[in-house]
Amino acid sequence: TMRAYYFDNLPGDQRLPHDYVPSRPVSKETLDKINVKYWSVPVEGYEPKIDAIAKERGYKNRDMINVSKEGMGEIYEEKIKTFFEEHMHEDEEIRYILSGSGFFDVRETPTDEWIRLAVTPGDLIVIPAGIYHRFTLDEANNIKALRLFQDEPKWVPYNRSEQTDANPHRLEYLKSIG
Ligand code: KMT
Ligand code: NI
Repeated sequence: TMRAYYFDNLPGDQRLPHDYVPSRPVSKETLDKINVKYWSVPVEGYEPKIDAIAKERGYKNRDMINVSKEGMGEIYEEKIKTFFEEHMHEDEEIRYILSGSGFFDVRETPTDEWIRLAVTPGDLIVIPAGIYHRFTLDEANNIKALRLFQDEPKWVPYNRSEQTDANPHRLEYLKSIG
């Protein structure tokens, strides 16, 4: 099961766990409240199960992403930076982890604290449209994931700003979590 905990906000390498001492774990109920969805689907024989979830939720398209120096080449460093800038999308960000590991950080409302999701193979997460979030590799420096989308593979990242605070998808998200 996926580990979730509050990010400690200490300066230093983004790839380190940034777990408070003692750790402040985050429950599934807390994730439910901010509408972050999560399933565990064993990688061994994952296809029919992922297909079924995709069908049920209307995810028509998918591709594979390999975030590693080898997998990305010259755009690697730049991508790593963009992934870790706090942003939102106007669509869900759906990821199924096939190998490797990493951290998705999602902002809790109304506290504005970062919740860190430590993802490993078999984790399927849905980051809702309008939530502020970011991604980083961990110290192992690689992750391979399926990216699922409702329609076209296009989620523009909008970095957090006064504009995104007023984005209709952001407002709709806030309304959806009450
Ligand atoms: C994203 O959009 O932030 C990513 O795809 C990160 C890598 S997928 C685990
Ligand atoms: Ni994103």
